[in-house]
Amino acid sequence: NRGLRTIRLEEVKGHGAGSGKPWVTRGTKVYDITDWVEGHPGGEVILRAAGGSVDPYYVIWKIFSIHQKKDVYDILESYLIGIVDPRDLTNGAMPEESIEDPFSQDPSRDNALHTHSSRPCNAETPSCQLTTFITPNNIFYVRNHMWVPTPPAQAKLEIELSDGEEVSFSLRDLKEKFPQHTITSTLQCSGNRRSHMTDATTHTSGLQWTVGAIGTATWTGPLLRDVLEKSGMNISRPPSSAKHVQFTGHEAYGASVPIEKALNPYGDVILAHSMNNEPIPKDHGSPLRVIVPGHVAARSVKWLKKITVSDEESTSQWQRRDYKCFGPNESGKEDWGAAKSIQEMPVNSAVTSISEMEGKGTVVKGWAYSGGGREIVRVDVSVDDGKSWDQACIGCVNEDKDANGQPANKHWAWKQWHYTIPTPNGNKDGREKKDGTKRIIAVKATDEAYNTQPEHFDPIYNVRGNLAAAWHRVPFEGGK
Ligand code: MTE
Ligand code: MO
Repeated sequence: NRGLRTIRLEEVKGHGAGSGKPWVTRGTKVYDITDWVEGHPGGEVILRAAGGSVDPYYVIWKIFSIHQKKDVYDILESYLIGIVDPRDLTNGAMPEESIEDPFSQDPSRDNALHTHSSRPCNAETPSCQLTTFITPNNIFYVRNHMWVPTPPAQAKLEIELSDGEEVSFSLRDLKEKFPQHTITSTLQCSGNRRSHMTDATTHTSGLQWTVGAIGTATWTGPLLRDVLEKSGMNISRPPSSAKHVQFTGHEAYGASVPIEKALNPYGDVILAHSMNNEPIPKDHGSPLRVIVPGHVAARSVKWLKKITVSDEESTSQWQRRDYKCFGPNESGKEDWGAAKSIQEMPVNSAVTSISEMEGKGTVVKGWAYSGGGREIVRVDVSVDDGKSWDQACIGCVNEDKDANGQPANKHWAWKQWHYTIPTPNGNKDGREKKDGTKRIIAVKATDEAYNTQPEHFDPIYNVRGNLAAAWHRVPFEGGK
């Protein structure tokens, strides 16, 4: 081995993240990554492995290097400093107990969730449980890019202003020194309904969510603008260097929002410590997460560690290399730098349940949601695949009363709607067609800006399957 020195595992252990000289092992080789971590995408993640084996992190580390030419392991090779002392090996391999599992702190999860991947956990709410205005915490969808971190109990939220000024607040400060706000906000993943785009087109890459990468909860905590103001920022005349607010999570996920959203007195961006009146569950960002109502959920950073006010967007690849959308012809030749980050979500809707009501016909239920606080003003339902339409009932449940804290003209939450297809004798015949073919229910929503959903997926196709918002069409066997 080119005369490499042998190194005891004890010595590797001494080179943890806080040591200033981080080392990692890969297989039985030892690497000094000190010069590499600084300023490299994924550097923070690799630090999580410092003092031990990087092997369990490879899957995740790969995420950081999708758009880099060199494989991370090739890069590592140039930092090789030695091999693990054979005395510390078991049958020539690293002893199992010496390899830490980054997912060991992940919580157990409700069996009702539909799991797309377990490490990291990505799971959606079953559609039949999406029919309530508030989604219970235990079945709220989970979208994790990495493991669930456990921030140290004494960890303080760090704030860095655009002039470089740094302050920090304990969780207690955030709960006690600021007015607390409760808002009701929907969170929706940009990939929600991706599987519908896949079905309608050819192929999309990413988690194949159906209709359940969305949910609504009440969130409680201080307003971000209040916290920025107390940090010393002049929020009524912000400096021109303050253009974006970046958020970093304890496991190194990061994203940002434009400063206007953060400072808007009607923007309702909060640093939430409670979800549906309970401390935020581990999967959803315990103990503190950002809630950016009306924006794609990717900006609502969980396990919040740091807030940075900057003249540029977050440098994370979730801001720069994902959560952007392209034309149908641009797949494979995306100009990531030129495309705009997804922030406010477009109008979307879906069918979540179809049930026969004895003597009453078929009841169809679903959700409808638009970004930017734009209210859903109409939901159109068709039982003949769009040839004729009728309106669903959306005002029937007094949801706006349940929705806490929304400013008069902002609608951060979805609307639940329902539509009854009358029994065969009615004029809205829901039975099978005479030739026995299935009917297609189609639904589309319209928001207060009179934006509505496209009929087909082809014109909004993008290979990442983001913003899949075409009409939701569901075959059904109506009537008896
Ligand atoms: N924050 C951190 N720290 N890590 C993450 O992986 N995922 C984002 C966002 N915030 C993520 C994060 C994405 S893409 C989504 S859709 C939402 O969290 C999901 O929130 P939920 O798991 O509470 O439903
Ligand atoms: Mo997401």
